Amino acid sequence: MKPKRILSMQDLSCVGQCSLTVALPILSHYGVETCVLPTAVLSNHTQFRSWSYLDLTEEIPAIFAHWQESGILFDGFLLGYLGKKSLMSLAEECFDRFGAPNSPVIIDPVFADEGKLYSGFDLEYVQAMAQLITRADIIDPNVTEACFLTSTPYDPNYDKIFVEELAHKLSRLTNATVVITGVEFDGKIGELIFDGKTEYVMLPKLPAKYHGTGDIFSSVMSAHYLGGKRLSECCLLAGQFVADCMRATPADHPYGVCFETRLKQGD
Ligand code: PXL
Repeated sequence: MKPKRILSMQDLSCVGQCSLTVALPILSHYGVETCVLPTAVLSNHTQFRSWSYLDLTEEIPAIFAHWQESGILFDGFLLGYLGKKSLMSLAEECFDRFGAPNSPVIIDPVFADEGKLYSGFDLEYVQAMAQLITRADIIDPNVTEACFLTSTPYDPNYDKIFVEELAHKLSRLTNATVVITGVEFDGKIGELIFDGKTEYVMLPKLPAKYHGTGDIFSSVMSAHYLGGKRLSECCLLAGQFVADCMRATPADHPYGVCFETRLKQGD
């Protein structure tokens, strides 16, 4: 059977594994033909003290023109860190021009964590993202991003009622299935999935936090989803994958988790 072809649209950070340096190997590992639309090249991700940034937005119309000429279509889209509002209309154009019939759009909004916006993001960006997710089939924000998208003040001591209300509010913004990631209760961490009904996929919480694990989660989830698995199973497999990577990573490792060790182990 011909592999599914996905387009991953996000930045290329040269150092510090996240976004495309994570999506590309992981999606390929799971047998998905992975195409990329790099939106910017950074010397390293923005959790380092400083970084260079080459914006590739201006190149995108030319890339689209050649894809059009070659009749390229994608069976799915995975969006991560975009970083610039102007990329969102290009993303929508991309879905319209290059989406094969029934190609799912998976959007990880990537702009905040632990109650705060990442460096370089503002509320205008959040508003634009709230608009872009109306085009998604699946969104997987973390709790902070879900709060910003729904104009809900972040509460670090949230409970189940709070996150379920967030999921309801998000599903009033978009028809997408909502996956709120990094939900923590009672020593466990996982996802709340809401598509009209609520489901939790929880695993034991490990005592560490690393950069880029959200991107790994989205990549593994998307690979399994394109492979035809139910979304709750995709989330469970992605959560287990992230936990395995974390176990293989030394403490205080600012370069992302060692997912290569996990890939060597096979499925
Ligand atoms: O992992 C998300 C991410 C992706 N790309 C860049 C980032 C971040 C998070 O900070 O800085 C450039």
